[in-house]
Parts: sequence; C-alpha cells; structure tokens
Amino acid sequence: MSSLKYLLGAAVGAVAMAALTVSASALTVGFSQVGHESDWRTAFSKSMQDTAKADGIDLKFSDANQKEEDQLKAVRSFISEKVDAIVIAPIVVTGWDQVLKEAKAANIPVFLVDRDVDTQDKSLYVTRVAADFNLEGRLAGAWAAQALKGNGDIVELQGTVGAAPAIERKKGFDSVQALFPLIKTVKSQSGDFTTQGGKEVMESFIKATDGLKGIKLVWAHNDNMMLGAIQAMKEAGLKPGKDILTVSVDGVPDIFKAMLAGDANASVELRSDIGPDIFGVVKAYLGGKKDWPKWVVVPSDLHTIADAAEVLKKKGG
Ligand code: GYE
Repeated sequence: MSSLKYLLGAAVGAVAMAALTVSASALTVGFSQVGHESDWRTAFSKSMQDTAKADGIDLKFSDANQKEEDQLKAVRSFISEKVDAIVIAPIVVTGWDQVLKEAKAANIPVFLVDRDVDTQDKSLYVTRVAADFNLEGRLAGAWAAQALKGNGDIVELQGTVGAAPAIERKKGFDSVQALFPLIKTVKSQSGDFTTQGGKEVMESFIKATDGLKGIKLVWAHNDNMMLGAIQAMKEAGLKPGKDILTVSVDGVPDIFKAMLAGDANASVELRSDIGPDIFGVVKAYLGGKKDWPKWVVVPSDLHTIADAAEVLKKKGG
C-alpha cells in the first residue's frame, strides 16, 4: 500500500471511529430484565451493564423481580422516556402484543433477548438474540438416556411456568425421553428457577417418594434449582451425583464446583456473556442495518465431570 493510500485509509478509519463513538455515546437503551433469580441471570445482567459502559451507552436497567406487571410498567416508562431502543428479556411468553404495539407506534425498535414471546405479529420486534432452549432440553435428555442406559425413573424440576426456557426445555427433553419407554418421569413441578424453589420442591419429592425410592435421576431446567435440590438430597442423607444422577442447564460456576465435589453430573451451558452480541445488533440496527433474521442463535453445549475443571477455569472460578 502506498503511503498516500495508507494515510487516506487511516483518516477514513479515524472519521468512522469518531462517528461510531459519537453515535454510541448518544444512545439511550432501556433494558427490561426478568429479575435476579439465578446465577446465570446475574451474570447476564453484569454482561449487559459492562458492555453498555464500555460502549458509552446510557443503559436504563430495570429488574422486574420475576413480576410480569413490573416488566410491562418498565417498558412503558422506556417508551415515555423516548429511548433509542428497548431490549426485553420477557419473563413469560404471553401478554406482549399490546405493549409491543405501543413501542412500534412510538417508533422505538424492540429487541428480544434470552426468552421468547408468543405473538402472531413478528414485525413487533426486530430480532431475538437467544439460545435454543429446545436443543438444551434434547441435549439433557440424550445425556440422561445414555446415563440411565434407557431405563429408570426420574423427577423433574421445571422453570417458571409460562417462561420460554421452561416450555422449550421440557419439550426438548420429553421428545428424547419418548424414545425410551422405560424412562418414566414420576414427579414434575416448578421451582421457579431459584435455588430455594428447587430445594423446597425436592424436599416435597423426597417426602412423597419415601426418600426418592427407585429414582435414578433428577432433571432440572436450571442449575440453581439443581443446587437447591442437591442440598435437599444431602440433608436427607442421599447421594446426588452417585446414587441419583443430575442433569441441568446453565453451566454456572457452582454447578461445576458441585461436579468436582462429586455431587452433580452434567449441565448444558448457555452463554451469559451475551451483552456484546446484543448491543452489537442494536447498534448495527440503529446505524442502518435493518434486515435481521428473527432469531440470532447463541450456542449451548453439554459439559460433564470430564471437563468441569477446564470449564470452571475458563470462567475464572
Ligand atoms: O436458564 C435460568 C434463568 O431464561 C435462559 O432463566 C434463561 C433462564 C436460565 O433464570 O437460570
């Protein structure tokens, strides 16, 4: 490259950079978060806040504490504040059409992240940046089927009723389980994605099944419920990870620690550090790239005791 061309290139680059910085620092984004019910969620919130800070975005962060009405209120206040974009991690799939229409009428683009909504009118949001929850359920189901050699009773801890990951993880797991008629789910209940919920539901399962008699595996829609269930099993003198196998979803540091302690067996990891992916889409859209697929998929993969130490190290745990 000639030195003239180089200088020109550098100058254009500098202008582009300056433009990007100016537009980014002028951006105000409202983010309606589900709550702080799990370790995955708090890590995800941190990723959103860190990315906004690094990008100079004014982030209006609202924690709905798992209450749908609070979430709707937050979105409406973002609309009245005339933010440049609204990012929503919807608690449940239902009840979204009206408020999404209000955002559209106000010309504010909406981006869904993590969880999904159930709407006929997909033009109400630009795109959704999220993992494939159904695949996560199938991965967990395949691991369970293999670990049980196709035979054994299981219990299930479901996520928040009506939440996309609870619906899809269940469907995914059940679709694999259906191939193994000797694997039966004898108890299934929601623990609301929390450690406490998982512990309480497992305590009731233990009572109802005479100490998990005949039960070979626990399947939980997230790691925090499993961590609570592990506590409950240990307090009842049972041996999770050995006599009763475990498989859950999220891949939070504590589940890998539990695996290394011999108390847990497998977890499907979904990335929580998706702030850069999400703001990347939001900034590109506001910068003029308007055509997006309706779903930008974030990968998920299964980990076991075999690579628990390695994964934990990567997570800095
Ligand atoms: O698995 C769970 C959280 O929506 C994917 O929500 C998310 C789920 C995650 O509370 O821990």
